[in-house]
Amino acid sequence: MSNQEKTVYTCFCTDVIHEGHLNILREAQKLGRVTVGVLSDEAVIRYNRFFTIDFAERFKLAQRLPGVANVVVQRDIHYDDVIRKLKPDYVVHGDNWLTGPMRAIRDNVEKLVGEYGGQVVDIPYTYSEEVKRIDDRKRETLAMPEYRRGRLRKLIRLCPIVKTLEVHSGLTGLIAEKTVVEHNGELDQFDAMWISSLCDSTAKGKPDIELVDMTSRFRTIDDVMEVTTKPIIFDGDTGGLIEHFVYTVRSLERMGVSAVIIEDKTGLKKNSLFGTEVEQTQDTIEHFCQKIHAGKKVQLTDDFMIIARIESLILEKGMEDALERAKAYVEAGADAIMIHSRRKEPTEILAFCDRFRQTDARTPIVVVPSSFNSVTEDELRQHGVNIVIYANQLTRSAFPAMQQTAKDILRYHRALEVDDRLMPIKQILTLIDEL
Ligand code: SPV
Ligand code: MG
Repeated sequence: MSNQEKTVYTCFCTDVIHEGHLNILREAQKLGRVTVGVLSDEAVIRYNRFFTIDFAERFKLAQRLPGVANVVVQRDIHYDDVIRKLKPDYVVHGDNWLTGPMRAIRDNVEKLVGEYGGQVVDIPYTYSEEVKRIDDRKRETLAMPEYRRGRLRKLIRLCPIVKTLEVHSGLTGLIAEKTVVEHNGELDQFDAMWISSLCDSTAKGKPDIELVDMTSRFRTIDDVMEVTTKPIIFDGDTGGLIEHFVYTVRSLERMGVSAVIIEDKTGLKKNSLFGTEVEQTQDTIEHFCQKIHAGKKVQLTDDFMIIARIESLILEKGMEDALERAKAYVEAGADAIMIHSRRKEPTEILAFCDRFRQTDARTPIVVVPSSFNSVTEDELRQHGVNIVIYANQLTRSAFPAMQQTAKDILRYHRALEVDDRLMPIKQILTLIDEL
């Protein structure tokens, strides 16, 4: 059998073709007739960076590659559908999938092709200055305001539920950006980042009462933006005076933030998790609608989102009040709503979502399951939730760990005893990208 009668499949998960890809193609062509798979947006965001060009362009890019016989779409990170259909003699990939979370993809491919006598071929990955430069350039491009800002809206369309992690520094930003896990053969990563007022304030040792001023909050955003590419949802507290909020919207939009969430409270804001234990005043529907409307009027792009946060359940004003407000805020122009609760059980939140969805199938719903943390992403999705925010868990895990380390150094008068639980310096250093 000549090589041309053998079939080869390779999946491209890129929007820039470099010498590494061309090398894989050359090696693939030596083995037989090459079909290139183009990974869909939905699939790539489970473990890789977003693309800078859309699917149709990537498909054309693959069709223009030299010596490619056929181009197909691959809709899942796992190759099951494509392999069952094409039954290629060889599946070719860079050997970078031998380690890390991508190993699960390779193991699955090996099992699939093994069923009919096919083979996996790992081509040595090309680590060159040029490949690194192209990768760096792509990261920088994705971090630019024009690319980053609109991505939240895209993710709402693409993801079953947009998973958002709290960040308050460059370092926590890197964790949200780079953490990818493999669990039961599935790969996953966070989609977006939340700049929490609680954690941004806590990191500065300040109470969460709109005390940390906007200039300082913007500084945090900038620190995060400098080292990440994922979209940002900003906790705008009450939004402040309408006359001030319009400036905040403009600044956030210009910076490339994707959304601001403002809550319908007024006066001295306290953190919602205090509930009715402290004095908190809810804004009137009319005034809060004016704020939303004013914000929507000044924004310059269609990308930016103003999300209205309803505090009725927190302040024990009841479900009907929450629903009435949700409807009014959407009519005033809110691009999404956030509903909050501090109950341990998710029943109240899920009941709200069901009722809201009876009359509004479209407006995205955001939830923050800090108290009702037993609820799963799947359950939330089934009740129509689009964005889930893990709003403070990074801060709450780091703080006790640091406190314990401080105590133990004091106790033992040296650092040896704490060393076992510390991340090696080398590992910290590899988290940080260098230009
Ligand atoms: C925050 O993270 O600052 C929030 C969410 O506003 S919550 O703390 O639950 O009110
Ligand atoms: Mg807050």
